[in-house]
Amino acid sequence: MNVTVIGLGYAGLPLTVKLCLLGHNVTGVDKDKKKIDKFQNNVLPFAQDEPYLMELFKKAILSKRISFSLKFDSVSTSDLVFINVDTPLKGNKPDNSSLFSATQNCSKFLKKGTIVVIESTVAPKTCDNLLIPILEKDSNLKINKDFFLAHVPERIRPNHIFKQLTKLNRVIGVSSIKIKPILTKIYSGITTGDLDFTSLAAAEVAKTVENTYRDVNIAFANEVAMACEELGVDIWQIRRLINKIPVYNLHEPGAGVGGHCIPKDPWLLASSVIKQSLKITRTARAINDSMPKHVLELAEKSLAIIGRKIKNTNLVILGYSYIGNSDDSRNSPTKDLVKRLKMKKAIFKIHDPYVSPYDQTNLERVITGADCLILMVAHDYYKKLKLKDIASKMNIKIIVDGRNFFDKKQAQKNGFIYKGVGNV
Ligand code: SAJ
Repeated sequence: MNVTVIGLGYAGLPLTVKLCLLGHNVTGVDKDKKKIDKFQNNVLPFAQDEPYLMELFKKAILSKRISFSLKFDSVSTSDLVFINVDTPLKGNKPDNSSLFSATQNCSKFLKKGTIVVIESTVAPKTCDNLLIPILEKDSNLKINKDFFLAHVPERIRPNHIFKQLTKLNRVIGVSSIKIKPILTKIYSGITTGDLDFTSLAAAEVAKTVENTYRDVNIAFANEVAMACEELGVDIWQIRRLINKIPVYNLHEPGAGVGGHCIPKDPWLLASSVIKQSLKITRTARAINDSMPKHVLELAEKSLAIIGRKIKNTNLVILGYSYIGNSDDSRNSPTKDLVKRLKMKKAIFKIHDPYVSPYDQTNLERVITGADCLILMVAHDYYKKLKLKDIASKMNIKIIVDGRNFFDKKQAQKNGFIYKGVGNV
């Protein structure tokens, strides 16, 4: 089949590669010229460390069934068009500008019989109320008569992209059940997981609720963690005890919730309803957004023990990405912490083994003479840090642990003032 994938990010690029390796002729389209130039020169502009991506990308290039373009004309010969553009927020409302522009550009070239598949996460009712009208208007074609729409929300996590893409179940919302056979064929090539067919709106709700569920659960863990700090007990011990009960899963508290989906999708859900205020959803967002501020407070409390203030203190921040072992820094909690530290006129250095330019920071050098270490991201890379060595290099020995990364007892044995989220 001829296929176009619009939007070559963390979800769109792996999909393009996978579809090509399944034998389809694929054109990857993106509005970012620099990115397209790199793809055309067989270079990955991001996620270089993503398992399997580089090797499969090279295989796809060798097959000669993959091409990259800034233009949308391949849509006119495509049986399937996937839209995988970003759907960020503006304030707490969906910013559909990329989605609208991709859909509009696609509709200009849409031919009869094509199936348009929206893989971007969208607010409930976006397909019915916004995208179908755009596709019909600009193409002069009729939905379910001349063309079809599906919503198959992506489920991608950095570092696990191909495992997720090829193993996870997919929810497939369709404008007409007529396209079930062809989508079954396509997606059963992509994944060994279940394919669950439903309506466009149900697929939109399922995806936004799935990520809201996670956000709410993390917020509960964070709330309990802060209660544990006040009560003088260790949240991680509490978590172990609770999670011994079958089917219970208290999530992990931490320095904040980042990424392209979890902090955003609850707002997509909330924006889609008027009568329901979704109080738990909104409160959870507020709690999770407040965690970098809480980390800063833990640093201030630690410094207060020795009569110091955050201003003019040498801080080292470990981790800038939003999650461990990834270069993806979208909505990273560290960004919020940095903003707050700047307001406090703190002196700080950032290290991250995956995120430029912080991968250039000399870790050993910045730890030497530092007053406080704040761990924001649990990169495996930091496992090589030995408490004894750090203690010998730092000026003042303070660790603020946003991810339960260091062993509190060991840290204290090595002379550190240790404060972790939920374990102070
Ligand atoms: N986090 C916590 N505590 C936890 C779990 C996560 O603080 O217990 C934080 C992480 O540090 C990170 C953020 O939340 O900053 C989001 O992490 P995440 O593990 O929820 O994963 P994402 O955003 O990389 O991907 C999620 C995935 N959902 C799950 O794994 C349950 C993925 O399946 C979705 O496809 C993806 O969102 C998406 O694209 O929607």
